[in-house]
Amino acid sequence: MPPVENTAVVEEPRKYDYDLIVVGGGSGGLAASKRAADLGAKVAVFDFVKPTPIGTTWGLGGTCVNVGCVPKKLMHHGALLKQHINDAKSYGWKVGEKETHVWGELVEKVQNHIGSQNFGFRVSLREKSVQYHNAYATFVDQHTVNAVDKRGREKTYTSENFIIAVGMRPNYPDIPGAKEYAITSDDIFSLGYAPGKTVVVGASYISLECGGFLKGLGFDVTIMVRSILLRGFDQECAERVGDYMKEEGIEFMRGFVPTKITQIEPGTPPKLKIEAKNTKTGEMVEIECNTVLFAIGRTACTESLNLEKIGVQVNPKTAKIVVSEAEQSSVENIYAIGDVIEGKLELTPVAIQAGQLLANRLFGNSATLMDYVNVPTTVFTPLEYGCCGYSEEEAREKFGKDNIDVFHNLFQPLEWVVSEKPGACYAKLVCKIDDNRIVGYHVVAPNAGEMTQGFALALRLGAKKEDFDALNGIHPTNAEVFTMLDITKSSGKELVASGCGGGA
Ligand code: FAD
Ligand code: NA7
Repeated sequence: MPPVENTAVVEEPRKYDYDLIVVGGGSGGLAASKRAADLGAKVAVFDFVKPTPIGTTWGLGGTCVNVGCVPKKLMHHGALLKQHINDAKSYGWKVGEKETHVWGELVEKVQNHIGSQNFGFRVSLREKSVQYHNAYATFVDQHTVNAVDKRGREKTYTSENFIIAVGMRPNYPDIPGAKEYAITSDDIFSLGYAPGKTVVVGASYISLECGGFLKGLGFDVTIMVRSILLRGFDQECAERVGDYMKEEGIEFMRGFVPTKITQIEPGTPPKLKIEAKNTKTGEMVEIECNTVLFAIGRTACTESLNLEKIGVQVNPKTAKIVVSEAEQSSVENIYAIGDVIEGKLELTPVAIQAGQLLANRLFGNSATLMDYVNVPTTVFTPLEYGCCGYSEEEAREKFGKDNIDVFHNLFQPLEWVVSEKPGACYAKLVCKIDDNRIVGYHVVAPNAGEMTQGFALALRLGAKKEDFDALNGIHPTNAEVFTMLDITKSSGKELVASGCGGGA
């Protein structure tokens, strides 16, 4: 008779303090740490926010909740309300002739919401027995980090595995006055005074979104664009977003870069002067304003992690961590997720899902990898732009320019007809000719974010043009335009905005 095996789990003494240390308590880090703890791992999270040059700092939760998606969407909504107030008059509402907006009240409400989120994150970590350290972590070796808290106290911690989820921070140009007098998206959502006349530098989605809501809230806005709008996005849609912003009264300075910022007069807001140079002609211009906001790109926070010493490969050009499809770095027990990894989309839901799937693989006997393809996103400009899959340019490059056709149309939301709003919205499906598959979905319209989410599922499931055609529309909505797109770009047919909620 074979000996009876003792099946009781024997806790081996732990070799390290933790099974998992997560560096960075943002979207990705919190998701990964909570999932790992759910799966029985002993987990710690380190999160520390270095103040901006003007001293702005914030609580647990990372970029999205504190200085990104959340305050941005709330301010975008605040700005849209002004449009709704104007529209209301066309619908018979009698509203005051001159509405005013109090910046401080909006900031207070937004910050209150953020504060409650910060508190909620701490509670949920505690409930899941994840140890939270408000300290800045740096690697000592592949199993050890040194953590320094805000009082300068240092302590080392060891772990079997690490996930680096340190995100990115905004760039400043190397010009006089940049850090002394300008701000970035890290400052705007908690700015203690109304920003006044603002020059936003950059043409990224962050720039257009910030410029858009500031104008909507009543400030004079100029956007300084070095080259194109929304690099990486479908350029036809990007231009339509820009055209609508121009109609809203936002000024665009195309082909200019800033060269110097000086303070004319201190104050809240101060009086500033920004000097700029035309990139082609060399022409110099000066603009007086109250706020300069840089949105000229973001850099991954890898510089002081000591990664070179422990052998974690970083792309020197982007400062991003190079990882495998399983988000493993060049050091086997060190993983990275979210904005800090090379070549992937910088979006909150991507960071969260990647974090959860990674924790499942590390502690839950799963092999499921993150799918970075067909991730939908939306630019929350005054007229929103939602997309999923390839831009027209990318699709032509990837699948061959003769293997792509575009089905598109202009449309006027039914609601705009009554309020006699000028302009038009735009819908576009990028279609692969050989198999009729839709590889790009693009919409420039109100609530594009809400429209895009559902259609992204269709792209994920490999929908073909005939599937869109067979789909019944919901009438009268804007989204129904996608069930009746029959003009191809190759036909050269002129687009004329049709009404009644999307082309009926
Ligand atoms: P983060 O959320 O940035 O978290 C990283 C954390 O690590 C931070 O708290 C940081 O302080 C901390 N940290 C860094 N180094 C260390 C260290 N050595 N030790 C301890 N802690 C450290 N995404 C969307 O999906 N939708 C949107 O609408 C959207 N809007 C945005 C608007 C703006 C203005 C910005 C800036 C971003 C926006 N994003 C949006 C992007 C989104 O915020 C990021 O993709 C997301 O936050 C990335 O999550 P993460 O976990 O990689 O990093
Ligand atoms: P992006 O998307 O990297 O865009 C940076 C923008 O700033 C872009 O329009 C650049 O123009 C412009 N830029 C860059 N440097 C300068 C200088 N020195 N002067 C003027 N304009 C400049 O940045 P974001 O911060 O919005 O986003 C970072 C990522 O976060 C982004 O990929 C999202 O997915 C999330 P260019 O087109 O290069 O001429």
